[in-house]
Amino acid sequence: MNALILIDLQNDFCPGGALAVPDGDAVIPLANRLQQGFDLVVASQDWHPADHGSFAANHPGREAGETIDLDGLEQILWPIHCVQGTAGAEFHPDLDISKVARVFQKGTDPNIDSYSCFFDNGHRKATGLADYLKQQGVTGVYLCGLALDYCVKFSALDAAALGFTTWVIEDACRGIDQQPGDVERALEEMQREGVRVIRSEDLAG
Ligand code: VGL
Ligand code: ZN
Repeated sequence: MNALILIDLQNDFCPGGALAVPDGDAVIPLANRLQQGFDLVVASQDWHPADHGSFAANHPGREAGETIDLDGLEQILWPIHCVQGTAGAEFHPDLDISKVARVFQKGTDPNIDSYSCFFDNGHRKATGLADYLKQQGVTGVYLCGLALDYCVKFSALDAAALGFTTWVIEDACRGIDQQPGDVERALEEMQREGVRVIRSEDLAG
């Protein structure tokens, strides 16, 4: 069975949000439509405590975009975003979550970030998503959402390494592209690692 994974379709990653991905909300109608073709839909949710170490504001003198060492890992500093319980952390109001069987939250440990919906950035702890998918008999996963060059990329790389046949639906994703070319490089890296990059029109039905 194949599952659809909706990655971080949250207010803070959409225009007007704290870490807005350009045109991020444009994928919501497509994410809603794609769900109709799947028997299992799950979602990830970036879900940080206010003292999270990825927030530039928690490192006096540092600014968003700079890189620091966070508990032994290289960490890009971000604006405060997706703080647990805030409106910015909620799913976009137009996202249909009626078919979402389970939500997997990530980034909850203040000392480590988690771009992937499967593991934290140090692969120290699992979110439980891989075990859940295997219990459900899932062998293939389709990914869409935000941001293509961070959470979608690292989720897809982990999915492929875990042995799932992995598709990324390119037009149902948007990237940050902080360094121009990041999105293009992310697509190439995913393909090198066996991820199949497709467009929504390639999906039957
Ligand atoms: C993300 C940066 C920081 C993402 C999450 O969802 O792509 N990016 N936290
Ligand atoms: Zn985050």
